[in-house]
Amino acid sequence: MFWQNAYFFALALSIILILPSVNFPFMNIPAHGQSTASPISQEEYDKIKNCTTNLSKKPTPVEYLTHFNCGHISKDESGKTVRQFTLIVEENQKIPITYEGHIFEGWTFNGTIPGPTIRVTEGDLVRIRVINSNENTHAHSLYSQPTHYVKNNAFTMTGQPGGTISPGRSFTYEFVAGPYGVYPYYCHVEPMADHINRGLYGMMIIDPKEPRPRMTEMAMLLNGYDLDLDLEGPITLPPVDSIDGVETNMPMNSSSNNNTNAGTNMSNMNDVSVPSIPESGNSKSASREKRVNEIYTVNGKAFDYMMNPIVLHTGEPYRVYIVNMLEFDSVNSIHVHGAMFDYYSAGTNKTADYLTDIVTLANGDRGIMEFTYDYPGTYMFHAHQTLFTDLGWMGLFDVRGPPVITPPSDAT
Ligand SMILES: [Cu+2]
Repeated sequence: MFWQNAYFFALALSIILILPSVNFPFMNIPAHGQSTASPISQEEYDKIKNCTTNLSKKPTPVEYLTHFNCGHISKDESGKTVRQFTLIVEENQKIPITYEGHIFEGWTFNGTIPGPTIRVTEGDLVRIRVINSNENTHAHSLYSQPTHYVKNNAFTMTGQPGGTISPGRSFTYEFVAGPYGVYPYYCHVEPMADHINRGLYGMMIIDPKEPRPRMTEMAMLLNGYDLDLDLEGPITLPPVDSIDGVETNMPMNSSSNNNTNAGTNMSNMNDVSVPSIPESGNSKSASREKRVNEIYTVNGKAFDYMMNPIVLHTGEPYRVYIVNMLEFDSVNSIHVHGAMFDYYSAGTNKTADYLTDIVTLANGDRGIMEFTYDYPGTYMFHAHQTLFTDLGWMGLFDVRGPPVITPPSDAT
């Protein structure tokens, strides 16, 4: 009896001792309430990610393609990786945006348009200190979808913490990175169209804890520039009396019974006066109609990858993180010649949504492309809106190496 009890005691004790150290993958519940350990060390993962070792470097638009800023790294008391970034907002920056001499009066995060590509791993504690330079004359802020998880801060109406940051002030956004995916970040101060058009945006990549299949990676941020800065200003509703066709005390149809909600009664639809768009309202509502981009780019400078084709190699897999931060045009797109690509919307799933050679992106939309070239050659990639293409959004892949598969014309 004693030995029987001792046996069960020992069995129970060993289960108690062993259980907390076992991770049950099917349970998806971290032991001890801690996050599941990454299957790869932070140092090793950062090497695979091609994290820059020069955090203060201002990459050129060509360098931007492969310049990933993974922050200053430390560990907190629990061993969690902490990544710290500093974004300095500066106005009145002279940014070359073409090879023909166009200089844009930009506002920048760390001196470039787009701002640095911030790269972290899901579960990291991220601190981004945004400094609004003393010389600036506007308030600014930082918004990105993952910053919803900021702690200890009141949220403003826009859902962002900390409100706006006045010139000469700073604010540190702190959040746990997740879910994995690719995101835009940008200034969320009104009028947002102006703060974005001026250049206050960038890309944030949150990598999954378990790395994606290894391949050469690039970042492409699609943007545009409205050079008519005198059209800036708040967008407001047009004054009612400036609009033809609006009856401010619209009479209800007397034959429509006693329904006090007659304005929504479908039988009355033909009686409702529809406001027409004013041809000349107040100056601000009129200016909104005039705001158009004169120049379109990928990574900040028109035709940069026509002048500097991106060298690729046949048979090798490539991954492109793509974000659309175009203002004033409601859609943008990327079309690739010579290869089809797997597309992952928002990068939040490891299974591709579809195979395509073109993807359409609304404002703020993003995703991940993965592709391989079978044949050498010079292949164009560009917006499928031909106007955008002609105004700067066009580039070349210079694919080198032997054909990976026998070209059809050589087949026996
Ligand atoms: Cu701003």
